[in-house]
Amino acid sequence: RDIRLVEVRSEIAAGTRGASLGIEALKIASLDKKSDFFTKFDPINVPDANNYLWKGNNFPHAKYIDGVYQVLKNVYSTIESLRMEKKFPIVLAGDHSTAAGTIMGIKAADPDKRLGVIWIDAHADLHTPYTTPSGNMHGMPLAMVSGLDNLDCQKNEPSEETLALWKRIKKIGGDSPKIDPSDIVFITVRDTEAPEDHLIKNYGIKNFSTEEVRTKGIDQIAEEALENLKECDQIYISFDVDSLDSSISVGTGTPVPDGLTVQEAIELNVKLIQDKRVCCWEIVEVNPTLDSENVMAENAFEVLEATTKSLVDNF
Ligand code: DIR
Ligand code: MN
Ligand code: MN
Ligand code: MN
Repeated sequence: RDIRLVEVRSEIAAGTRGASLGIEALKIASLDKKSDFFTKFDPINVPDANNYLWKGNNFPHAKYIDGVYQVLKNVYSTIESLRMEKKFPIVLAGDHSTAAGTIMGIKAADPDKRLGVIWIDAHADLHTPYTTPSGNMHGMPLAMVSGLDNLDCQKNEPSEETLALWKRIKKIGGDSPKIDPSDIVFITVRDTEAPEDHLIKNYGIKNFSTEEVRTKGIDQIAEEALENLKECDQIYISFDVDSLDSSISVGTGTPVPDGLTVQEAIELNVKLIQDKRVCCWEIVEVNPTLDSENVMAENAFEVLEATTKSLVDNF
């Protein structure tokens, strides 16, 4: 595979400041570990919209959606071009909203291919401006690409302007939804709200709990996850570092107990990326400002390095 490293210093869709520094923290971790990983790739830098933090937020139910729109368009066009050239993007990003742009880009490059998503995260990221408890758009990427509003579970009254932008953001890369919600597989999702639970139930979205990962073992879970997407032609894997247990993921905005160990996350990603249909892998939400010893980035870097090596060694 022809790997291209893509860097997106996204920040504004997270509720806690600092995720835009996650990429730098991964690089420091690689130096501390004396790894040559970052000498092997010439990264593509996707422009962020972090200046919107100073402009102020006018959209309580979709914070900085005007800036998030810019970032997702930038990610989308970068990923679309790379996929047109059959490159394999490894995306390093800050806040997780970028995953929507990544999916929009993959889909635009191959509109006739059915795209499945493996989402390794403590969160389902299925909120919409109508349902979000926080307004933070890193909780919304999977609803954006599935074209969902989830009005059945409406909790908020977003402004007209918010809704116009929400419509626009869902249309990046084309009017139709980019994925079918039933082509999502969750792994370790364990901190959801009722509107997300409703969608998970309604669309029969599979979630492999941490406990299930332990009882069945990594190989079995990887096989079942891929089997769940057997009708998909392409697969995108999104790794949110808060899938790791909160004891080792202090350096992320929303740590949650009962997550994976670093070793489990490595084995899982190493295994999953060996499926020929996987066409892109993304790691997000390292926030070194929350972490005095850069432990989160060091753990995340181990996952990044091992997963990339598995891709290089197996193709
Ligand atoms: C919560 C947290 N579901 C929200 N989401 C996070 O605010 O929407 N996603 N942290 O990664
Ligand atoms: Mn996430
Ligand atoms: Mn998360
Ligand atoms: Mn959530």
